[in-house]
Amino acid sequence: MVLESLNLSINASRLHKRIYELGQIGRDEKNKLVRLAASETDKVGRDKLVTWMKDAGLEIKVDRIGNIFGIWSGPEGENQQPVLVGSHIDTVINAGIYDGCYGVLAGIEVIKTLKESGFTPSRTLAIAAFTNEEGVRYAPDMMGSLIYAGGLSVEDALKTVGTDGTLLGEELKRIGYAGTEEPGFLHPHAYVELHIEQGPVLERMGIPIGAVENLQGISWQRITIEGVANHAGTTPMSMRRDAGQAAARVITFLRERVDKSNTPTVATVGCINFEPNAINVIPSRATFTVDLRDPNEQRLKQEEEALAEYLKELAIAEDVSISVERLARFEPVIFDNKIVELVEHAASQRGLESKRMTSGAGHDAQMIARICPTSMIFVPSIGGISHNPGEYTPEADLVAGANVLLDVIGHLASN
Ligand code: HGY
Ligand code: MN
Ligand code: MN
Repeated sequence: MVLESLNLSINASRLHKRIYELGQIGRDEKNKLVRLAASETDKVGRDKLVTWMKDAGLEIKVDRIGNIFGIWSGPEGENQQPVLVGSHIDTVINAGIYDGCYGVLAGIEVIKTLKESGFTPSRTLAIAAFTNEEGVRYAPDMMGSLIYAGGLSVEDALKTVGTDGTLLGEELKRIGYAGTEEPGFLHPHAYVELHIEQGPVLERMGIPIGAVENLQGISWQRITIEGVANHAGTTPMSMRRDAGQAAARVITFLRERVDKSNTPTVATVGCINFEPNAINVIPSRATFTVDLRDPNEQRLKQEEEALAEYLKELAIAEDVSISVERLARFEPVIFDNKIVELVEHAASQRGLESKRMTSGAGHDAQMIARICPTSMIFVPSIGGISHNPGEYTPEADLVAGANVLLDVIGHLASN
């Protein structure tokens, strides 16, 4: 199937304006951007998104986990499986303005541009904003798309307790996004997600488009180490059962192990909490998270096993007890080669160089790939920075990525 460029371009100034406008929703008193899933600020962002979807003439549907869909129904009949584009608009803490939001807003631009050009799709076209992609408040991440793809029951997910003790189902009701559609109600013909790379590769190589062919596996665990609180001054080192010291040894273990390996494995301890958290008290408890990732499932499993082994030895050595809770576990995903080729072809039709690559970050595409042919389009992240207010992609790159998405979606919706 030869992809012809539609020689159309999305409305660049409208896209930029909306990215900046959405990027202002959810700023705290220190101007930090925080729109955690199902929070008050997430609601304001969702409401704004729905107005933009309506402005594009899309029919709005919300499913039971709060995934929002804007639908442009094509002709009736067998071709009803929609071509789906999408991403997420929830953010991490002190986030940048492009992660997720760019893909959703560019998706609306693509559909609006196709409509305004008189294009008549032979398939339904839809844009999705998936709930809780980041997983910061409620684990696991990519939750809305995982449920949509049948990987987690919506009933179980609605009972998830957040890091702030809230219940996801109650919060979705409170913000008015506990929808009625059954997750999976639209079975996509294909899914394409446009996203910033969030890494350094494209910028370093001076290449504007990434054709994402696979995505690495993710393992999230929460580790709790129980020691004994004691006086920081009077307790001899040999008598301590120091949960803080044990936690520090785990963090060092992870770093030294990855540094010694020449694999692409990455390990991160992003959250840590000591109790009673007092300067002169030996910590009785340390609670922290471990995020392990690798494109190779065997290696990821080995890393998990090595950590489990180390925790057993550490418990004896430091005379502490250690418990582990699984928060998320996703195997690596290979995307659909035909769609990857469409992305490469669309880029070259527009005179844009592209590069096949692996996604280091998790994405909704990782889940939707379970139910239909899926791939992603990346644009460069300056300095490889993301999950940080310094996240930035030049406007020209944003438009190039959106126009490649336009051609890929126009092609998929015509066949
Ligand atoms: O964790 C991730 O990779 C994604 O940002 N949720
Ligand atoms: Mn994202
Ligand atoms: Mn993210």
